[in-house]
Amino acid sequence: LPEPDTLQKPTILKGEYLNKAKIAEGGKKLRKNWTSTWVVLCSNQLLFYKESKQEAVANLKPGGKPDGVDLCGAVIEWTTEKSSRKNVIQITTSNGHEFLLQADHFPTISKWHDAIKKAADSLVKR
Ligand code: I3S
Repeated sequence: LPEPDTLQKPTILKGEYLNKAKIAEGGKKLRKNWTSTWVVLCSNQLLFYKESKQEAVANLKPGGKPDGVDLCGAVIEWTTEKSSRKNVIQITTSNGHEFLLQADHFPTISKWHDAIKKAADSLVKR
């Protein structure tokens, strides 16, 4: 169970590398292409960066603009059907974009599942 004092805080997760595949755009199926991406959760958005800020700095280049996913109205669920990989969550946005996120380490992806779901749920209730 979460600590009582974390219940009221906005769900902002620090960045972490996860495997990501975009499988649909605007309801249209895309060819799946798994890539490792640096994922950051803001209160209402999920951001995908090519690399962590530390690495961008180490490589002497700017971090680059992230791809953003609007979590308002998004549905987050575990899926065993969309991939043969283990520990896969699916995010379906209100405009019909579908993403899969995966990590081999179950606690890692489980933490992201809960945090993204909590963020999306909090946006719906407003
Ligand atoms: O859902 P799919 O099409 O079976 O996903 C697989 C493909 O993306 C495959 O690439 P090619 O379309 O170039 O064969 C990937 O190599 C596989 O990893 C994908 O399946 P998994 O089960 O890993 O998500």
